[in-house]
Amino acid sequence: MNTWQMYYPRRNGFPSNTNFFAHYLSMYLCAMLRDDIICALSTPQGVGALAIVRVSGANSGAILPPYFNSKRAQKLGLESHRAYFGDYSIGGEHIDEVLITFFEEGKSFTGEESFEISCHGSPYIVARIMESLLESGARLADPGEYTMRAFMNGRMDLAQAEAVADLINAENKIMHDVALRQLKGGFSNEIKVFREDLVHFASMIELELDFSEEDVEFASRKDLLDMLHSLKIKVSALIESFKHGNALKNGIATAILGAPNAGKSTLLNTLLGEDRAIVSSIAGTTRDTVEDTFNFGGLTYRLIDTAGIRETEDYVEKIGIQKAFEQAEKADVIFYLIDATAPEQDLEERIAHLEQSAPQAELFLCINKSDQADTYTILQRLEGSRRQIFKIAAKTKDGLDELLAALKAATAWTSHSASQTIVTNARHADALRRTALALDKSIEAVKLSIPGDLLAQDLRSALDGLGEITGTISTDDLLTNIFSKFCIGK
Ligand SMILES: Nc1nc2c(ncn2[C@@H]2O[C@H](COP(=O)(O)OP(=O)(O)OP(=O)(O)O)[C@@H](O)[C@H]2O)c(=O)[nH]1
Ligand SMILES: [Mg+2]
Repeated sequence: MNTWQMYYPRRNGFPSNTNFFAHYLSMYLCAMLRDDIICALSTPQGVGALAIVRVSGANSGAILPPYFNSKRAQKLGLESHRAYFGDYSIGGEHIDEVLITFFEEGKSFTGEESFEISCHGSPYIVARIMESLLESGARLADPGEYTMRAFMNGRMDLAQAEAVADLINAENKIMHDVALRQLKGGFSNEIKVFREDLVHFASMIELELDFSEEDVEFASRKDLLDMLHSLKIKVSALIESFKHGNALKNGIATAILGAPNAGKSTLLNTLLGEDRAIVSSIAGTTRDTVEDTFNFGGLTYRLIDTAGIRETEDYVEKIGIQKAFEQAEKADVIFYLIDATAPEQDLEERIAHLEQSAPQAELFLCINKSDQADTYTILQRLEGSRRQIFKIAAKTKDGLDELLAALKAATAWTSHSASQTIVTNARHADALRRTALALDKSIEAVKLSIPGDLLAQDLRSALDGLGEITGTISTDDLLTNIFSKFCIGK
C-alpha cells in the first residue's frame, strides 16, 4: 500500500460537527505536544506570481487526497523530496494548478512530515487553499512555529534557529554571511567546544565531591586554571565582537552634526538619493532627528540627521539639540559639517567638545558648500586636528566619493567579520557576559582553594550560560519570546 493509498481511508475519519468538541480537545492536546498539523502562507501576503503554503505535522500528507489530483501521486504515492504537479479542487470546484513538494518525517525542515503547495499568487486562491487545510484539521501556525518545531525535534539548536530569522532579515552581505555561518552551526560548534572543556573539569570536581572523605584530586588545579583563563579570553573576545555585531545588525550609526544651515539635511538627502528631510536656507529647519538606512559597500549605515547646534532660547529647538548630542554619544561615525560660507567662531572648541563627549565615534570633519566659498582659512584653522578633513559640497555631490571611501575604511573591521565568529544577538551577548562572570568566580575559587562544592557551583553557572545560547538549557518563556519575533510561515 503506498503513502497516498494509506492516507485515503484515514481522511474519511476526519471530524464531523458532532464530534467537534472531541476533535477540538484532541487538537488542543496535540498543540500542547506540538505535533498537530500547522499551515501558513510562507510568502508575503498580496498579489504575486506565485505563493507558497506550508503544511507540517504528523501524517500531514493525509490532508491532500480529497483536494489534490495528481496522476503520479495517486499511482506511486508521495515520495520525499519530490514535486508533484496537479489540480487543487475543493468539493469539485477547480481552484488552481499547483505544485506540491513533499518531505517525509525526519527529512524535512521541521523534522515532521510536511509539504509545500506552490500555487498562483492570488489572494483568493491562497484563501481557498488555506480554508481547505483548516477545514481538514490543520491550524494556523504561530509566528516562528516551523522553526520552533525544527528546534524541538532536534533539527537545529537554538542559536541556529535564531540564525534563520537573522538570515531572513539580513539587509547586507555581511549580515547574510554571519547569519549563514551561524545557521550552519559555526557559532554553535564553538560554544560546544567551550562547554566540552568545562564539562570535563566540572565532572571531575563533582567526582571529587563523591570521594570527599578521601581527599583526592581528580582535576589538576593548574590545568583547570589554564583552561579557565583561556576560555575567559575566548568568551571575552566574543562579548567584544557584539559591539560590532550590533552595529552590523542594526546598521552602523552615522550621525550628521554641525551648526544650523551647514547642509546636514542636504547631505542626508544626497546620500539617500531622496528628499527625506526638509532643506531650507532658514537656520534651524531640522528640529527632530531624521533617520534612514543607507546601504553602501555591502554594509548598512543608519544615517541620522540632527538639529543644528547653536545657543537658542527656543524650547523645541533646545530639545532637538539635546537629541543631537545624545545621537553623537551613541554614534559609530560622526560627520561634523562646517559651513564653508559661515564657519562657526568657536569651531575648535566645538570639535574638542564633541571629541570629549563622543570618544567612541570616528569623527570626520566635512567642510561643506566648498562649491561656494574658499576653504583655505578653515583648513588652516583645522591644521592641528588629528581628524580626517574633507572638502565637500553636499548639494553638487563634490567630494562625496572620498568621504564614502573614508567611511568604508573606518568600518574596515566589518570585512574581517565574515571569517570570524561575531555575536550579533543581544541574548547571546548577555549569556556570554554571565558566563564570563562565572568564569571569573571559578578562577577566583581555584586560586583561593575554595571547597570543591562551591567551585562546582561556579563551573555549573558558566556551563548554564553557554547552554542557554544553544538551547541545551531553555525555558518555555525564553522559547516563546524568541520565536514570537519570527514571521508567520517560518
Ligand atoms: N551651494 C551649496 N549650498 C548648499 C550645500 N549644501 C546645502 N546647501 C544649502 O544650504 C541651505 C541649508 O541646507 P540644509 O541642508 O537645510 O542645512 P541643515 O544643516 O540641515 O540646517 P538645519 O536643519 O537648519 O540645521 C539650503 O539652502 C541648501 O540648499 C552645498 O553643498 N552647496
Ligand atoms: Mg536640517
